[in-house]
Amino acid sequence: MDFSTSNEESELSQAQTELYKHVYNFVGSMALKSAMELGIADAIHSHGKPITLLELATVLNLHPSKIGVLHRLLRLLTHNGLFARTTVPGIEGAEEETAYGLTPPSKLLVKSNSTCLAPIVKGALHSSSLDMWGSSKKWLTEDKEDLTLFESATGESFWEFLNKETESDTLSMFQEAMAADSNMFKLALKEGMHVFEGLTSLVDVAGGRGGISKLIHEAFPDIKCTVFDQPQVVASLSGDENLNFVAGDMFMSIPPADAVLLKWVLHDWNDEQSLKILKNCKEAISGRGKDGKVIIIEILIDETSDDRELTELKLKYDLVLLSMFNGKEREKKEWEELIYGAGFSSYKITPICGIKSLIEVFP
Ligand code: SAH
Ligand code: 2HI
Repeated sequence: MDFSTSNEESELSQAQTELYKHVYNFVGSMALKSAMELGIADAIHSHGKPITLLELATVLNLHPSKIGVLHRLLRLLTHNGLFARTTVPGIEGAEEETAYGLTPPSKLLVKSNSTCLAPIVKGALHSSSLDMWGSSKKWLTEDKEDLTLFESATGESFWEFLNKETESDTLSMFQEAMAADSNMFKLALKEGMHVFEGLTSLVDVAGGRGGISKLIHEAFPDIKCTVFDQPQVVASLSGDENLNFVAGDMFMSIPPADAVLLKWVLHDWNDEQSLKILKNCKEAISGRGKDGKVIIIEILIDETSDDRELTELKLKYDLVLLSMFNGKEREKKEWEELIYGAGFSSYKITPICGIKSLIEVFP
C-alpha cells in the first residue's frame, strides 16, 4: 500500500494549518494579557537577573498547584519572543536550571520603566475593546447608517461610554494608554527637533493628558504649549507658565498658535469630521501666515515600502479604529485628499516612531 500523501491531501492539510494559525492568533494576545496582569515582566526586572520557574511562582504568589500552568504559559511566551529562556547554575552544585529573562518587547511591560506600554496592553485587550466583535454580523446587516460597531453592540458611542460617571476608571485607563504611547516619543522627538524649531506657540489638539506636550515642553521650554481637550479630560490638570490645559471642542474652534499638533486624533474620525478638524486647525494657525503649520502624527499605510507584517499591523489598527469610532488608518492618497481638501497647499512626510509617521502640513 502507498501511504505517501497525495498532492491534494498535502494541500488540504497545509490549508488547515494556515487557517488554524489565524483562528488561534487570539491566544497569543490573551497569554500576553495574562503575563501583563500577573506582572511577570516586573518580577523578572526586580529580580535583576533571569528567574527560575519556582522563584517566579513564589514572587507572583501563585498557588503551588499552578506551577505547571505557569510553565506552559511561559513556553508559549518564550517561543513567540516575549520572554527569553536561559539557564542559571543550580544551587550548591545542583544541576543547572531553566530561567526566564526579558526581551526588548517585554522590557516595555515593566511598569517602573519610563517607557512602559502595559497600559496599552490593558486597554487594547480590555473587554470594552473586545466584546463588540460579537455583534459584527448584526452591525453589518442592520440598516443604521453611521453607527459604529461599538454603538451597535452597546447602545452608546465609545466617547459616551468613557465619559459616564460610572466609567471614570475606564476613562483613566484610556487616557493612561494614550499617555504611555506619547511617552515613547522621547527619543523620536530628539531626532525630529527641527520640526519644532522657531515656534513660539503650539496647541496640542485633543492632546489627552498632555503626554507629548510635556516632552515638547521639556525639550523647548520657550514654546508656549497648550493642551486642548474635552473638559472631563483636562479640567483637573494644571501645568505651568508655558504648559497650560484648555478645555473645549475641536469641532467648534481651536485656540490660535504658530502650530497645531494632532497626534493619534484624525484616525478616530471619518473623512468629513477630519476635514472639519483640519479646517479649524488652519483657522487656528492663520495668524502666522505662511509660516504656520499643522503637525500630524499618525499611521500611514504603505504596502509598497512596508513589509507584510507591518502592513498587517496597520490594517489591524484600521479595523480597531473602524469598530470603535468609524475612524480609519489612511494611505498616502487619502492623506493627500484630506490635506488639500482642507485648503492646505503642501505637506511633508517623515517616518517617526515605530508604526507612525510625522506629516507636516503647510498653509
Ligand atoms: N493626542 C493624544 C490623545 C489621543 S486620544 C495622544 O496621542 O496621547 C483622542 C483624544 O481626543 C482624547 O483625549 C479625547 O478626549 C479627545 N477628543 C475627543 N473629542 C474631542 C473634541 N470634540 N474636542 C477635543 N478633544 C476631543
Ligand atoms: C486603550 C488603548 C487602546 C484602545 C482602547 C483603550 O483601543 C489603544 O491603544 C487603541 C485601541 O486598541 C487606540 C489607539 C488610539 C486611539 C484609539 C484607540 O486614538 O481603552
